[in-house]
Amino acid sequence: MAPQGDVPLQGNVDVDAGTLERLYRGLRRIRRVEEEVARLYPSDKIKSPVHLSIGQEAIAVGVCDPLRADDVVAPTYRGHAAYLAKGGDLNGMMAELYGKVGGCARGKGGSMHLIGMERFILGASAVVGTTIPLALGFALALKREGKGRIAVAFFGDGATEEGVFYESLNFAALHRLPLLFVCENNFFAIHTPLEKRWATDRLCERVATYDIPTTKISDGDVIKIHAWTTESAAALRTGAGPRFLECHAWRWREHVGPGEDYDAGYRARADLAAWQQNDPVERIGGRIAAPVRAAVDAAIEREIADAVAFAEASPFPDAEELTAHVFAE
Ligand SMILES: Cc1ncc(C[n+]2csc(CCOP(=O)(O)OP(=O)(O)O)c2C)c(N)n1
Repeated sequence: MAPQGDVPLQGNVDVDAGTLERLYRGLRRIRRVEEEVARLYPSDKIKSPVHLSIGQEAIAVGVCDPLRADDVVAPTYRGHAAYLAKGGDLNGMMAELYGKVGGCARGKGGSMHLIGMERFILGASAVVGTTIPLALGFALALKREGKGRIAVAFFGDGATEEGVFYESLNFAALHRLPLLFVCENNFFAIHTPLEKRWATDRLCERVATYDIPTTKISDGDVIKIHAWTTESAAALRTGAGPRFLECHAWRWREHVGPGEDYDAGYRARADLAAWQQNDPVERIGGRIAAPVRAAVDAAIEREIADAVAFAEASPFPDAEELTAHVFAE
């Protein structure tokens, strides 16, 4: 029952060159998309609030890369990274942020409500903790389906304070559901730090009492996250019960919006600097041959420019759309 602690993976884990390049592309693509969103934001073309995950990309990329295309993921309102990492359409995401009809939710949801069911990306919600029971329900359905598919619930440290988190841990463990719980612990719920919210920071120990194997990765290493997911997903496909991953991460920007908030006084810029020195985009990028990296980077810039052009060209939804898709038809 004891958590595996902070040294979860035996020996040095690494990946082959192809995977390394894929991980780099995934990390860099999300980083650049969100930087572009931040750059565009003051123009007021983006019509919804944005919760950027710059600095946290390694979790979505490390978890989603080993998944099967037909596995199900539930991203949060801070969900650009998981949406993109699971193969969500970038044009659809950008147009969604613009409130345009070409958006993945036809422009009616915005950044907090991305969805991509063709890639088994569940619709996100602004309500903290909702990914957990949603993914749990899908995990139950996938178990009954019996095709070896698994589900992933992404959620923040704040979501572990919701009662449904503990109900879901219990239900998933009791029924041995194929569900990966992935907690993105960035130490803050909006501006409130863990020390003011948790009696202890031993989250993995709490989860382990449900007889769920737990792992904590506190350095944001995408390769460790990838290794954990590869191993855990394989186990789940053959009937092992759920697993839990706590990943420490640093949200580089403000809670919501494109800027920084180090003058708000609730956290220190020195912490940002420490995490930036350990930036996975640069860490992985530094292992890619320079010409390959340049080609990947250039392709990403072209893709982003195309997505912005797509969003600009897409019309706003017609007024009749307002009541469409409200009830199941
Ligand atoms: C049920 C519920 N309670 C409160 C809020 C207000 N709220 C929005 S974001 C947030 C912080 C959540 O923190 P965390 O789960 O750690 O995710 P992060 O924003 O750090 O990614 C809160 C309390 C909400 N949206 N939903």
